[in-house]
Amino acid sequence: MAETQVQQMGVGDPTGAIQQCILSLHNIGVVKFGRFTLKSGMQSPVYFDLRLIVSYPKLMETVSELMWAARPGTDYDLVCGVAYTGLPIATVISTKQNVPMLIRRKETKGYGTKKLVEGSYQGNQKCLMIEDVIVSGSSVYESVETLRDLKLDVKDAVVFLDREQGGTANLKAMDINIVSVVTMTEMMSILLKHGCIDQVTHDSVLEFVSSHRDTSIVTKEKTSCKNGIQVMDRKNCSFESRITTTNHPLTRKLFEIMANKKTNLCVAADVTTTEELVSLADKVGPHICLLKTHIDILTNFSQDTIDKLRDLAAKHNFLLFEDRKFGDIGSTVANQYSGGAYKIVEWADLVTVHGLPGDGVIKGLVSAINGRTRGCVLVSQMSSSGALTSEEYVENCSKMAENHTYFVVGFVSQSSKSGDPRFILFTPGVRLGKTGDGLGQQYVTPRSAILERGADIIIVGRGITQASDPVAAAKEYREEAFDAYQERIKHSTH
Ligand code: 5BU
Repeated sequence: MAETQVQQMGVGDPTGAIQQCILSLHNIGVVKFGRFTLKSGMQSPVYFDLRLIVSYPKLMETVSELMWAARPGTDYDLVCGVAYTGLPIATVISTKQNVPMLIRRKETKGYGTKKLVEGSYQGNQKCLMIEDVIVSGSSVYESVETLRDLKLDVKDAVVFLDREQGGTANLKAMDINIVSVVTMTEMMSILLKHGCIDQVTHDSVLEFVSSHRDTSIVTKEKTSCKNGIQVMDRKNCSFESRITTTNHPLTRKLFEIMANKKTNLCVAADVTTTEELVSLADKVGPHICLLKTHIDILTNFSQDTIDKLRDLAAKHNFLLFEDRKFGDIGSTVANQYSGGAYKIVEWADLVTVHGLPGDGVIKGLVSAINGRTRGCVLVSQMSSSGALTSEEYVENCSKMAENHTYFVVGFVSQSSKSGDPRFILFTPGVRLGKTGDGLGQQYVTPRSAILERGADIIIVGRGITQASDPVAAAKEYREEAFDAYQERIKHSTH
């Protein structure tokens, strides 16, 4: 049916043609409603999966014609499609319009020519970028940056769908003029008008769009290494400046809390009753950015524990961090995360995860999120003596984080291996006036954790919970940690 509809339409009538095209795309299942995790970690009620059009040649031709008709300028020497979905579209445009094409890979191959861009080009040639969807603009920018490095003249881009989440403005600031065939609002109104979706779905998508416009371009420049040197090194950057290096909602929120509340203290609330936990959280709440729990050490856990913790987190503006250290295969951790007595996914903003099982542990956890905004912290190095977290393991944890930025917020570690500003380094094993606990725990001071080990957030347990005055202790750790952080970024240009 989709094919027939498309054959009957004419691109001469742009509005009608666009409407028809949207309806055809909807018919073949390109527009999906539900709960989706976007590349940034954002949870979206709608997903536009244009990859499907490769199975519908006529529809692909229509999409390509509409995109070419929408192009922002003229006289292009080249078009460039971005893998994957941009590629078939660019191919059709290239052959139909007789404009040579380039291919921009997602990453370089490890063999052969190792080129990121395939095809022939010369400096100063004018190139039009072709992409399927724009959210923050980061993907388009990343491709443009690559082509600009090759001295190509790239100022224009065309996408099929603009999700209206800030990408157009973000790209404009980078001197890229981007046009779309259709915006999310227009697409939703077409689908509503033709009875493809109900009013509730329509409104929920528009509500989502209007409340998720605050994105920024995560540039390769900010997060990558050049000649082995981190361009924007985490340790030299303020928490404020790191907000724009990521679109992960929880990483952003944590940076905001740390910057506004002026605290990089996480209290490890290792107490054994709900009453003690709630009382401690209320008392130290004004001084912390995070409350870390081991929920399974409580002797009287109930829903009431969670209700109270969440109320206190809202009252004092901190996040909840369950130190569950998930470490099994994906299917098991998905059940452990969402089920059992503690239903961790329902209340913990962040959880700790071991990298040992490989990617599956992350995929398993993400499968249980179900539209909630959640993140994980990879345990890359432990504080205890004789820990088996080798150098190689630490390296592999960094790689895992880079491949799963939609879920990984940072690392628990004792040393600073990654300078990537998107990732937060959490360091436990911090205490004043003690070097160990006789059971393997090893302590350093807040200053040493931040200035020597590169911690962003210190995790303090017994130094606060067992102090004669936990509030006074929390203040002391908070001040020492935040002063050390300010000292570290003193000469920062960011
Ligand atoms: P302490 O009382 O400050 O020693 O408590 C430290 C907390 O951090 C405690 O909850 C540990 O389970 C947790 N921890 C740690 O100490 N070392 C690590 O490497 C990791 C977590 Br991961």
